[in-house]
Amino acid sequence: MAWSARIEAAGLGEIREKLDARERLSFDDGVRLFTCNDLLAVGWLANRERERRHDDRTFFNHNIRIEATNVCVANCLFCSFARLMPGDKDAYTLSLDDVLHKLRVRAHEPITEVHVVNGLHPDLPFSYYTDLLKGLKQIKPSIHLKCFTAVEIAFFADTFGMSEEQVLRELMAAGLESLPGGGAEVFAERVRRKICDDKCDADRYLRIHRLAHGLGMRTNVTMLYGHIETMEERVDHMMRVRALQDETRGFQAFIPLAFHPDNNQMRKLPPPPASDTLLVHAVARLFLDNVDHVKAFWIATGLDVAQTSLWFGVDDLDGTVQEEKIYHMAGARTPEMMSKAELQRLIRAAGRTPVERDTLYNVIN
Ligand code: V47
Repeated sequence: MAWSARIEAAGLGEIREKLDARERLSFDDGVRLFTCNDLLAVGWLANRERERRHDDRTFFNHNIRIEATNVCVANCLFCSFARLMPGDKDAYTLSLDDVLHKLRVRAHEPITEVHVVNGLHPDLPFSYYTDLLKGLKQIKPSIHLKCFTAVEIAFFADTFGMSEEQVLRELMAAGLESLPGGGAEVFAERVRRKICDDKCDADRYLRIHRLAHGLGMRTNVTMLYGHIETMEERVDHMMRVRALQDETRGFQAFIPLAFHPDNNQMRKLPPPPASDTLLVHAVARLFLDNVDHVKAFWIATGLDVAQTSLWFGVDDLDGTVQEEKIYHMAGARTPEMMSKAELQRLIRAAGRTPVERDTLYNVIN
């Protein structure tokens, strides 16, 4: 069967016409894509869109991840990483020196980004975070600092009695250059109430990203999928991203994150199957017409699925990473790091062309 007939048979003819005319997809179109029983038809459309934007290029970056503390006052049911109190079993908080050491030992490598994500620690002073940024910059001034989710920014504002803007300005003065996309989970209130009741709500998450964009920073945005969310809630999440992006153009990448069930309070749920992972990335590519990049975080998708996703709308695989705790404590079987050569090989083996980028998607030769 020719593709056009298959797209028609899958009930996606009208969506294809809209895409051909560069018309925006509606909420109902999003739900139709998520409930379509022909994954390849959705993937074909997403791949067409991906190739229109990026041809066969696949971006990756050379980065390291630092998780300075897993002590966290929030109780997100899906999280296997957090420990409530500093003295709890397996709780850790790195001294500033230990944090800086992680970069110092690799400073000779051509790393372009440090991605820092922490728990919401109740006792650390604000200076811990500003000193952390300043110290990282001092070790390697060329490094881009992508640190602290909007949830952490909200927590700093509440804990230190500052406005969110003041927090962002002070962190930027210390070296912060962009925000990672963590903490978005699923924006729908019904879901947040059940899985992450006691942290920053969706409006505040988006407000902080709006503020960051207004101050000149670029940010990412994520969606944690494959647990209790409905298809409508996935589309609602993407619509909110798209609406803010219309205003600010500050989001660089949308990153779907596959729910991992090990060692957390939602462990009775199965992980999402690979087919769902491919579908979510594909729908994101089609729905988010104003976001340049759809990233598959290979640590979360698994390597095979990350490679396959390059034919389902994905144009970016994140980075070399080096050390990762959030997914590995939740059961990820992926490696914790990949060399640049391994990432390039993985991308080439999937039939795409690897392109190293920096955090802002400038190509690195
Ligand atoms: O916000 C936590 C998720 C996120 C689990 O911006 C879980 O470039 C699945 O946001 N199963 C943090 N997911 C990671 C993150 C990220 C990753 C890569 C790149 C970027 C970027 C951002 O991890 C959290 C939460 O949504 N998470 N626990 C779990 N059990």
